[in-house]
Amino acid sequence: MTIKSGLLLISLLLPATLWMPVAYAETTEALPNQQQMVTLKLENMTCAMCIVTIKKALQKVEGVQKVAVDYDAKTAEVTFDGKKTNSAALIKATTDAGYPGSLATPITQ
Ligand SMILES: [Cu+2]
Repeated sequence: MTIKSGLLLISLLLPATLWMPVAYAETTEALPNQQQMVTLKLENMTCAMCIVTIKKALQKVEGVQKVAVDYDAKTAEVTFDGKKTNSAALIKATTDAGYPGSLATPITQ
């Protein structure tokens, strides 16, 4: 390695090492291990109350951290702890509440 490329490497790495711990801390807090997100396509959504019912049904499932229901798209975006629950349990919860669901997107981690 030449001196010039060595200096270039240091100047590239230095800002990164200074900022990395901060960035990592934030990421870890917002996204704990095993956090997964799925989008469920839901049937029978007809009014604003349906959104509330679906939200409540999903929030009752242990491990569910965040639920965002999109009325226009007829979907629910669910963030959950993959150690505690899974997409099948989420679909069962909405189906039991009267809204048969299916997986709209593959599971992301
Ligand atoms: Cu309704």
